[in-house]
Formats: sequence, structure tokens, C-alpha cells
Amino acid sequence: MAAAGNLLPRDGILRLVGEAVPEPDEVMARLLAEIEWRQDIAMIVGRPVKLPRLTAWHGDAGYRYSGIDNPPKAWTPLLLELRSVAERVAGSAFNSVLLNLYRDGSDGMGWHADDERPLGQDPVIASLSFGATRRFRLKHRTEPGNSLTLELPPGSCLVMAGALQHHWRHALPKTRRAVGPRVNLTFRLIRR
Ligand SMILES: O=C(O)CCC(=O)C(=O)O
Repeated sequence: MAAAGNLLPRDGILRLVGEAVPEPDEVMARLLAEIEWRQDIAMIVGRPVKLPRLTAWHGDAGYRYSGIDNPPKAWTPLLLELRSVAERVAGSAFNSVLLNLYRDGSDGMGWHADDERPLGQDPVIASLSFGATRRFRLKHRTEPGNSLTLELPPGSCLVMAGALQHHWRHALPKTRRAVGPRVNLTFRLIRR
């Protein structure tokens, strides 16, 4: 696991560490088999809309985003192993994880920031990727020309920290390329 420098020119910290998790294909197969994936529904302008991905929430604390309640499920042995990798890479402790399953290229996540109040002022978030390599995009909130695109390979760990969530938005765009499933785990520290 190589040390990784900051990829952002300013206003936050973004580090990508490749090969953070050994045997990523085996981990992917276990995540698909062991996690109870659910289809969340968000209310968008008063109408129920299925999120374009499946999700699961595990950990010590619940979480509410986009009007969706996430009561926590217990840590599993695999999730605890992955949490220690995320904590080692990020140098930070986590008490919760949001898991996203992108079934194919028509699943994705729109532009947003992880800036909900329970995450605190400058949250550290560590994101592990498995399965298909997908593009991850960031753009600065007030400087539209200032953007970044990264490929997130299986077994990699992306760390977002410092003021990033205040100044940047991120997204996992849908793609027309034929891609297989991808699982992403974002480890967070929820403050009560
Ligand atoms: O799938 C990804 O890499 C992005 C996940 C994400 O943006 C989030 O969970 O807030």
C-alpha cells in the first residue's frame, strides 16, 4: 500500500490509495452474498422515486439523509475487517458504514456533499471500492472549471477530509459503457 498525496489543488484533502484491500474479488463476492441489500425510495418533489442503486447501513449509529432513515444493522466480521483497513488508511476512527451497490452502468449517485450535521465540521470519510472500476467526479462549488475525475479500482481506498465537503461536490455518474456490479463502502464517524 503506497502513501498517497493530496489530489486537490485547494480547499480540502483527497487521497487515493490503490491495493488497500487484498483479494478484492473475494471481498466483492462476499459482500454480494452476505449483505442484505435494500431499495431505498426518496421523496422528490412530493413523489416517491427509487434510488438508482441498492444500499445498506451498518454500524453503531443510525443516519438520515435525503429524507431516508437508516437504522443501523450490526457489524459483520467482514465489515469489521474492512473498517480496520479504512481506519488505518485514513488515520481516523469510524462508527458507521454506508454501502452502495451499483448493479450496472444505469446505477449511479448524483452531485452532493456529505455535509449533514451528524458528520461534524470537517468529516473524514474513507471509501472502499470493489467490483467494476467506475469514474468518480468532483467539482468545486464556486469555481465551475475546477473539477477532477478519478477511476476507482477494486481494492482502492479514497479518503476525503479537511474542508472538502464545504467546497466540493462529488458524484458517481451513470455510464453507457457495459460495466458489471460495483460495491462501495463509505466509512463515517457519526456524532450524536
Ligand atoms: O460510490 C462512490 O464511490 C461514491 C459514494 C458517495 O458519494 C457517498 O456515499 O456519499
